[in-house]
Parts: sequence; C-alpha cells; structure tokens
Amino acid sequence: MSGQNKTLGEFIIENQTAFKYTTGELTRLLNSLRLAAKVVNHEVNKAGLVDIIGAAGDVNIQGEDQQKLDVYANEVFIQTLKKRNIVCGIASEEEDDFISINSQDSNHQNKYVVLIDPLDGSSNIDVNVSVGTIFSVYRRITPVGSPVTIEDFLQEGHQQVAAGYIVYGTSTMLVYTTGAGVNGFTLNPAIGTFYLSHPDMSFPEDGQIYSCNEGNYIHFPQGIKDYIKYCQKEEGDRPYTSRYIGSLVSDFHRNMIKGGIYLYPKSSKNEKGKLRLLYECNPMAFLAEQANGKASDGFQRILDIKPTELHERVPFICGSKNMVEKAEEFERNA
Ligand code: AHM
Ligand code: MG
Repeated sequence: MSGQNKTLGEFIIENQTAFKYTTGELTRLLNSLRLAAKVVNHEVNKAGLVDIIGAAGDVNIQGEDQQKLDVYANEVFIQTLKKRNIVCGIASEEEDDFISINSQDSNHQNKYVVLIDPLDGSSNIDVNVSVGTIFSVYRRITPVGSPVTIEDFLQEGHQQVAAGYIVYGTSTMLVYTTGAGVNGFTLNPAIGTFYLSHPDMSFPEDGQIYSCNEGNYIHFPQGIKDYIKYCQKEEGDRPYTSRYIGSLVSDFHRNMIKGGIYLYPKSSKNEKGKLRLLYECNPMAFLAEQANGKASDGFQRILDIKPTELHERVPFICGSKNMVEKAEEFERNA
C-alpha cells in the first residue's frame, strides 16, 4: 500500500511491533488519542459559529451548558482515556493535580501515564487562528497494581515512550513519535480518517525563520537579545524572516517543515519563561530530536531536565539544529 493511502489506524498497527513493549496497550492508547482528537476537532471547527450557537456560559438549544473550548477539550481527552481504561494516570495543564485512574479496583494493570495540554494557544480561537493539542506518554515507574504517584509524572523527558500534537489548522493534522522518527497524518474531514501525509518528518539542519514574541525583547536575557540581533543582521543568508503565530504547535509545525527556530526565553517579567516543561516543552523536544532538530533551555538539553513539579516552567528554544546551537552559543557568551 502506498504511504499516501495509509491511514493512521493502519500505521499504528503496522508499527506496533517496533515498540519496545508490545502488549498492544500503547496501540490502544494512540487510538484513543486519535478518537479524542476527532471529537475536539469537530468542536474547534465550529468556534466561528459562537454568535449563532452560543458562547461559553450560555445554554444551548439542547439545554446543555456551552463550555469554553479548552475546558471541553480537557474533558474529552480525559474522559476518552478514562472510560476506555487505557492508562493508569493523567496529568493535564488544565488540572491542578494529576488524576489516578481506577484507584478503587484491580484495574491498576495499565502501565502508561499521559500528560496533556488539551488546547494550547487557546487565546487564538476567537480570531480563527490555529490551536493545538500536545500529548506525552511515559511508562509508570511505580509498580503496576498500585495507584500512580507524582513520581510517575515527574520523569525526565528522555524517558518518554511517545509524544505528539494535533494541529487544528487549515487542515487538521496529528503528528507523533514513538521514538522511531516522526510521522504526520492529515484528517480528511469528510470521512473522519487521518491519512499518512507527511512520512518521516525532519527539521532542515538550518533554517531562515525565527519565532518569538519580540514584544518582550527588552525583558529578554542579553544572550537572546544578541541572538535576535544576529537573526536580523544583513549578512550571508540573513536577515532571517520573523514568523510568530503565538501558538506553539503551529509555530513548531511550520518550522519543522520549512526550517526555523522557536524561542520562549525567560525574561525579567517571567523568570522561568512561560511554557510548561511537562505538557509543552518535553513532548515538543522529543518530537524535535526525533526529527533531527534540537531543544534546549539555552544551556542544557530539555529532555535531561529533572522535573520537580507538575506545572514547572522552563525557557524553551527549539528547532533546526544549527540555529538552536547558535542561540546557545550567544547565551553562553553573553
Ligand atoms: P497557553 O498554554 O496558555 O495557551 O500558552 C502557551 C502559548 C503557546 O502556544 C505560545 O507559543 C505562547 O503561549 C504565546 O505566548 P505569548 O502570547 O506570551 O507570546
Ligand atoms: Mg499550553
């Protein structure tokens, strides 16, 4: 079968044997995320109809409360994973604490925990700009058969078993890795099927796009300011092009295809940066490395950072390898 005709469902099954642990559990987990993605996609696509079908806080024609889309997406992903009894624990950017599943019965046999940012960049929804879902999967480290603990979630990023995102863009795509490269699937909305459209995705080693919120420039560390000036300098293949959607998944996706760097550094306003290590940076870093790119906090590899709390933030620099290394060089020499 040609790659172009292959569906995500077929691809997941075909690659099942490539997983390190082949009990079929990860396959079921990825299938559940695929299902939840389609449900959320359906709702996100209706966002522009808010004046017609009602906004968050309204009661719709069926007498149901209209929810904010990020709250809705959070519930869809959590409920899908819970009801299908796929994982032993979930942590979400939208929840204060992690969720332990089936702590009351003997169903602790599940081995995986999922960490999720259900709708990243949700401030873009009202203006019809792309948003995304980011997910990250680990094998639990506490014994199977007992309730999960915080330690199962605070693992270093290099321990991830799978990670991916869904970008609800001009097309909806699901892009993921299980540690053997990165593959992208595009949803055919007419029949609700994801097709393999971007096999073996890879960051060009060099790029000419830089993505950061330059409104924060005066608050950036000196090394980042110097790197941005470097990007803007007329020399060789520079100046680079500035492109910032303000939606991590979309900025990352574009940079992976075209070559580029994404930066959310710390600033004098935001001592640790803005992005969350567990829900945003680690999964994107795993994807970046699997796609020949690089992810750093400016000084060290993101995937080597030992998390200390669920909602921890870190500075994030990610994208084409040579560009990230150049930014690190400016940080070191500042
Ligand atoms: P969120 O999790 O509250 O949606 O914030 C994450 C988003 C990223 O998608 C995006 O890259 C960044 O925040 C934009 O932040 P800013 O508006 O400060 O540039
Ligand atoms: Mg987010």
